[in-house]
Amino acid sequence: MDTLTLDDLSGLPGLLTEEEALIRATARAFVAEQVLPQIADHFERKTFPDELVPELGALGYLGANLTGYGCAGVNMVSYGLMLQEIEYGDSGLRSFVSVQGSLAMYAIHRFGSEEQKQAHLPPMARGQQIGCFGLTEPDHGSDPGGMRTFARTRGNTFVLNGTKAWITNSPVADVAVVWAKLDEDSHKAVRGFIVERGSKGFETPPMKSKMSMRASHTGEIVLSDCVVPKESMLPLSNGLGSPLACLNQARMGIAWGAIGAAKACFESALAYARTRTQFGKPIGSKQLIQDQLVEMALEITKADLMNLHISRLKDAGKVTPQQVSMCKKNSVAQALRIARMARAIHGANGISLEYCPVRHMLNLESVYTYEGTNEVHSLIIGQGLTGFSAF
Ligand code: TGC
Ligand code: FAD
Repeated sequence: MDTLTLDDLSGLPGLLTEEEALIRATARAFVAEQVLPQIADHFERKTFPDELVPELGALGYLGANLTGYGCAGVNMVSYGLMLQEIEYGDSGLRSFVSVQGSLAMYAIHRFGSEEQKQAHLPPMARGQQIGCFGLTEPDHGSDPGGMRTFARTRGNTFVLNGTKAWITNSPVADVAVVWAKLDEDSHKAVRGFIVERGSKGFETPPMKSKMSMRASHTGEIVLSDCVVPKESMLPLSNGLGSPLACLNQARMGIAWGAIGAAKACFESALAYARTRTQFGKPIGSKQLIQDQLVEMALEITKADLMNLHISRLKDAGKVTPQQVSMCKKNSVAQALRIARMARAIHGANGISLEYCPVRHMLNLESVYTYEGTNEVHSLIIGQGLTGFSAF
C-alpha cells in the first residue's frame, strides 16, 4: 500500500512559496550528494569537511538571510529550510553555517562600520574568510553578563585580555567577533571587537575529547595582551543586548535545523522497522513500535508548523525573543527525544555509525546546551509569562 511521508502529514510543501520550495530541494540534493556519503567518517575521525566551505558559499548559504555585500537576502523561512536540510546531514555542518552567517556575519552586518562590512562580509559570504563568535567563557556560559574579558584603551589601540571557551570554528577562523567589557567605561558595557588571526596574543587551541559535534571545529579563544587597532570595535555594539540580538537570529535557525536531524533519525527508524524481522514479522508491524514512530512524526509535524509560523512572524518583523525561545527549546528537546527513540528502534545496530541516529543523538546533546540551554529558554519564557526573573 502507499505510505505517508512527513510532508504528507504536515502539508508543509503546500505552505511554501515556489522560491522556498526550490531552495529546500536544492539544499536537499546538495546534502544527499556531498554530505551524507562522507559525514559518518568525518564524525568518527573527528574531522570537518573543510572542502565544502567554498561550495556552501557558492550556493549562497553563508549569511543567506542578510542583504547586500554578496549575501543572498532570502527570508527566514528559506534560511530555516536550508538549515534543516543541512542538519539532516549533520549538526556540525549546520553549526558552521549558523556561526558564520547568523553570529559572526550578522554581528558585523548589524553593528559594524561600513569599512568593516566591506572588508569582511563579501569574503565571508563566499566562504573565503571564516568567522567565529566568542561570547561564552569558561566560568560564564548561561550568564554572559558576568564575562571577564576586558578591552583596555592604549593609544590608538585596544588591548584585549580574557578567555572564551567552546567556540565553534575558532581553530580555523580568520576573524573572531569577540565580546568584551570596555575597561574605561564606568558601566563596563559589553562591546564587540573584530580580531583577525595573526594578531599578537591571539590563540585558538581546540577543545579536546569531544564526544559530540565531532565533525565540527570547536576551540577556545585566548587573548593575552592582544593588541587590535581602535577601528576593530563594532561601533554600533553597546551592551549585552548586542550579542543577545545575534543569538535571536541563530536560535531560530537552530530550531529548524534540529528538526532536520530528527527527520533523518525518523526516516532511518521507519526504514529499519519495515525491514527488521523479529518473532517472524517486521518490527514495524508491532503496536509498540508504531506508537513510537507516530510519536516522532507528531512532534516533527508540530515543530515544523510552529517554526514556520514563528518564522513568518519574524519575516514580518513581529517576532519576540520569547517566541524564538519557544521554538529553540521545543525543537531541540523533541529532536533529542526522537534521536534516542530512533537509536533504540535500531537495537544494537543503533549504536553503530553505520546508521545516523547515534551520531545525531550525540550532536543534539550540544545543541540542547548551546545558544541558551533548555533551562535558560524555560526561564526566558517563564519570565515573560510571570513577570518574575528566575535566572
Ligand atoms: P538581561 O538583563 O535580561 O538582558 C541584558 C540586555 O539584553 C537585552 N536582551 C535582549 N536583546 C535582544 N535579544 C534578546 N534575546 C535579549 N535578551 C535580553 C535586555 O533587554 C537588556 O537590554 P538593556 O538595554 O536593558 O541592557 O540579561 P541577563 O544578564 O539577566 O541574562 C539574560 C539571559 C540569561 C537570557 C541571557 O544572558 C542568555 O540568553 N543566556 C544564554 C547565553 C547563550 O545563549 N549563549 C550562547 C553563546 S553563542 C553559542 O552558543 C553558539 S553555538 C552555535 C553553533 O555552533 O551553532
Ligand atoms: P552553565 O551555564 O554552567 O550551565 C550548567 C547547567 O546549569 C545547565 O544545565 C544550565 O541549564 C543550568 N543553569 C544555568 N543557570 C541556571 C539557572 N539560572 N537556573 C537553572 N539552571 C541553570 N559559545 C559561544 O559563545 N560561541 C560558540 O560558537 C559556541 N559554540 C559551542 C559549541 C559547542 C559544541 C558547545 C557544546 C557549546 C558552544 N558554546 C558556544 C557555548 C554554549 O553557548 C554554552 O555551553 C552554553 O551557553 C551553556 O553554558 P555552560 O556550558 O557554561 O553551562
